[in-house]
Amino acid sequence: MSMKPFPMNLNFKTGELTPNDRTNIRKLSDMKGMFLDSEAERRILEKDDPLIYSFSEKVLPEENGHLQIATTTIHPGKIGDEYHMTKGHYHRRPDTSEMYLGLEGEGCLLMQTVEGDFESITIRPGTVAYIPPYWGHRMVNTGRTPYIFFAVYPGDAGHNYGDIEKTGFLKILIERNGKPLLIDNPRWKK
Ligand code: PAN
Ligand code: ZN
Repeated sequence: MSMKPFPMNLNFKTGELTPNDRTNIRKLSDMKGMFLDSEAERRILEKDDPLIYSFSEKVLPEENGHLQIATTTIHPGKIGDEYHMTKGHYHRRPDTSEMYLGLEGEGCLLMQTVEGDFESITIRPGTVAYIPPYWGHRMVNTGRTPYIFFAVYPGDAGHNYGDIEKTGFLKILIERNGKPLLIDNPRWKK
């Protein structure tokens, strides 16, 4: 029996997706070692465990032919000079693509391939970014307000976090003289 069509509501201001089945929370302690400044990370974690981002998903079949739907909110802030960001990932099925739509706030989509190609796209409300197959992706909040975006990707894409945990991203986004600056990641390993 095939699935019946259904509507959902997406609040363009808050990113709230209703109904959704699951909200995932990522605190600084869930992202140990992902920010460059490990001393700043240690100092913050001594006192606090700030929420970096959360994302809500509608649970749909993880099968070819279906789509997955999610909204993400990255809270503003920095660890040392580096802006709050998502962990970032490749898809477990690397030949799958994704679409991001910016809803609120401002920031940047960082993308890279295992061969060492790198691209970045500024995403503001209304920007639609297409992430082709094989490009790992991470979002970074460079503003002072929550950064909210909507994502749609193939049902069977899955997530591979391990490779980014090992290599990091080629470039990182830091604040310099009050402005975002993309710099080479000194810890990047191919
Ligand atoms: C997004 C991300 C979401 C959270 O829905 O899963 O923004 O980022 P991380 O998955 O890197 O923690 C997506 O790209 N899905 O494929
Ligand atoms: Zn993805």
